[in-house]
Amino acid sequence: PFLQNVLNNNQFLQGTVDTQFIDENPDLFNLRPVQNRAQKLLHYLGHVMVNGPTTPIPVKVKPSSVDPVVPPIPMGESPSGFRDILLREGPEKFAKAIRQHQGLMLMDTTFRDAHQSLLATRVRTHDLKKIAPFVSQNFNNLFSLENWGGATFDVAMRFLYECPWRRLQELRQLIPNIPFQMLLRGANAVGYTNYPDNAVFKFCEVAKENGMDIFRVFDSLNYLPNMILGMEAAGQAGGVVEAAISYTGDVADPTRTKYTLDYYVNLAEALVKAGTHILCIKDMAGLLKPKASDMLIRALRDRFPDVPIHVHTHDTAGAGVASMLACAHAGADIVDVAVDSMSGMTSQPSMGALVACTKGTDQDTGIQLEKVFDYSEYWEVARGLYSAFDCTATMKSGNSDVYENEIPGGQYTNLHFQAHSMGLGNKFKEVKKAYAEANKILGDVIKVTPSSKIVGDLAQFMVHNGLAQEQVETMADELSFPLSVVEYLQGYVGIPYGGFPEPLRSKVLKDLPRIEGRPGATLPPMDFVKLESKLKSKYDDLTPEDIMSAAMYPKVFEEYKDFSTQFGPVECLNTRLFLEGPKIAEEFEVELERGKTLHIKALALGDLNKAGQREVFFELNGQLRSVLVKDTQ
Ligand code: 3PY
Ligand code: ZN
Repeated sequence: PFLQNVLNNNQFLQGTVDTQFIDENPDLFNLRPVQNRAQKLLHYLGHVMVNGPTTPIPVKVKPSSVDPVVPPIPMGESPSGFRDILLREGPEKFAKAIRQHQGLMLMDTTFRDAHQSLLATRVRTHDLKKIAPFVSQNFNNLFSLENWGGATFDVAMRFLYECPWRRLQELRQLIPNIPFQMLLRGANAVGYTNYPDNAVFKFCEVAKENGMDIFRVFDSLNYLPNMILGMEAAGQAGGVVEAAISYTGDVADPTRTKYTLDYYVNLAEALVKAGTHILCIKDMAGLLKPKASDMLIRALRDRFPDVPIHVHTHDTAGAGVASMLACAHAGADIVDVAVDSMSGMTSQPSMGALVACTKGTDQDTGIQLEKVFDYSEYWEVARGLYSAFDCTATMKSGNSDVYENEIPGGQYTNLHFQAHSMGLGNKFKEVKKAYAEANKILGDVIKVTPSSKIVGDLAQFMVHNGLAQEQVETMADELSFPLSVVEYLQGYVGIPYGGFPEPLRSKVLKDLPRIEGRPGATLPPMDFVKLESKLKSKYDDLTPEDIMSAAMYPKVFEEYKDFSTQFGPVECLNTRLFLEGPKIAEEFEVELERGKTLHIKALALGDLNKAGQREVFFELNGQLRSVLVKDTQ
């Protein structure tokens, strides 16, 4: 959509143009030779100054004008961390060392889940890189830093126009000592649907080569064959396998009879048998209350004395710290936190709170609280740059209704945003009620990407059409259900615990085909040779990682590449410049690479010309430059 030239203009290609076309679209015929990076960035800045942000903005709020300051960082190499043990001894011995470690260990989610949950996944590599050396120097005793996977892969390309692999490579260089952890959606890798098996294996291989250490593998239905596929892919790549059981319901509530303590312990048994190095309870909606935490973790601890247990939660209701303390007491080795200023609400519980609450106890984390304060201050200010994406624009507090609707953290924020941005703040209550009903209609399923989206789609469908649970169930054979719901019932996601809901399934599917067993098992392997040659015919600067990006997200990847071809390495711009461009007369520097810095000053914005364009004037390293930008406002 950004490459404005005649050769990719749909109207022109389809021949639906008349002789006026050239006069009306002079910029499409402006086929300039390949521009250098600096000129491309000027073009980007001009474009943003004229037309506003290139990434969809949920709330019209400007980025804060204050820049985050990186706290002082000691000179010299980073102190040794758990990654040194992993590199020296391999995944099995690493897991043993973790299990033997005295005290509670923490995974920091600030670089991934925290901003996925609070800031629509929009945190850019630029802001991660700045604080990375501080983290490496001061948080060397973290179990891991979650900095990749989940939605970050897609969003990096789709909305930030940066390469997710480069983020991984650059962070790896800056943080050599702390294990990196990613979220792998089992057979869905970092996507929303099943990929051919060879694509999942190759993905893990490339991720490992680029510096990933620990793979948290889950499946949105806890469907074992999907999970095992992901675990094998991560294991074969040489990664640490952390099989994650997605948690729903309440094991402490005797009236919740589907997902019981036995259900979880039996599933854990299968995962341990399948060779997981670490066992994870992934409480994506923040439903694990302190009493349930105690029951569940104690049961797992007793049954698997040698396997490290890692617990993930979201603080949606506000009970996250209490639950993680309960998990630690019951024998969990590792719990997930986000730095204070990026914690709470739909994000993870607060790192500072966990560090402080365990200080001087058997669970002492060994992390210095003063360093947490410094780290938190950086993020408090950095977060201000992302105000346009911040859920606190509309969400003001925790929400204990999550215990009823069971909406995962990231989705809770999204649905809340959606309802409020349509000016229908009071609709959110209806959406949440419909979500709970949709879950019942589908047979009380585990809800996490992508099954959570299916339940969400059904809920929105119900609200939109004014349908209650009973009506959906009785009229199922006449209703035109969302495609995601139909495909789910066909078996494209996997098989839910307890089977598909009947008679709903038969009523909806009628004679549509049904998939038996693991969906990916019947997909033909991805032809990487063909994919590579197709891409090479279009782009001449491809990396092996690019091929993998295209395998995961073909369309998003090509749009990202086209964008970069036109606008250059926008990841080098600071976040305010990326979103808003400079103010007139503002002077700033852009570091393209080490030792290559551009000095830019924004001079003026020209008037609208007859062709609907504006000329934007800059000074680039002391020389006058200008770019012509189509005003689309
Ligand atoms: C993801 O799949 O991105 C998640 O964070 C699931 O909890
Ligand atoms: Zn999460």
